[in-house]
Amino acid sequence: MRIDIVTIFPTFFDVLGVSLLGRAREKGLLDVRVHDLRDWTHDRHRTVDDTPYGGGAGMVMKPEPWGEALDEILGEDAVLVVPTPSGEVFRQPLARELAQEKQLVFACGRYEGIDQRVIDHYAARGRVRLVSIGDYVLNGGEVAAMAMIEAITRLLPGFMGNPESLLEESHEDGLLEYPIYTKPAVWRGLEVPPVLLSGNHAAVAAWRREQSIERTRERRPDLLPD
Ligand code: 6GU
Repeated sequence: MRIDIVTIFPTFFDVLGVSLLGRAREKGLLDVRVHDLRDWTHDRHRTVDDTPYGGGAGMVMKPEPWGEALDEILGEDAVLVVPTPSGEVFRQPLARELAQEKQLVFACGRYEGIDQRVIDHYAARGRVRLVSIGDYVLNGGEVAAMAMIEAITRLLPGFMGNPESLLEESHEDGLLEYPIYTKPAVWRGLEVPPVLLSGNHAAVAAWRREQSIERTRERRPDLLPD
């Protein structure tokens, strides 16, 4: 998979070189390129923003640098992902969907956002997804893009050492994950649930399923069918 990120803060993405993601890049599963939007400006001050038409607080990102950058970076079959708090909410099914793509281009806006015509222009010519990572406000799309990139790339075939662990996680089956334990069997007087020491695999599976449902009912009732 090829991932391009366009941002005015390219150093935010330095962490993509470390950990599992860094290894995926080394293994050739992933080709990530970070671009500085200001490289597509032509004025002395490398201006990327201006005041909003109609008035109001804050600044808007100008369309011209975005147009030049995206014309150069977007491949034939690319999906343009625009992180924005006014987008659809990013969930595991969208992560799975985007993990199938050949190229993802993340357009990280700062200030109050990107001139709407940029979105409209590329939506008329290709695939564009406006995506939020939750109902709270960040200063820009960078941290949101990072979260999405991590959720998407860990689903790439060959990324995980043990792909089985992908199936047992919160949200993969629409439920929260059950509680997990390791040694010692007693810690500060707290015991591991005896069923987990029983060696009875069917009983363990049934207990975990129950725990998942109970946890989901308590913490995230919105995930359960009515
Ligand atoms: Cl994608 N961007 C910003 N700026 N804030 C957010 C968000 C994205 N998702 C949640 N809050």
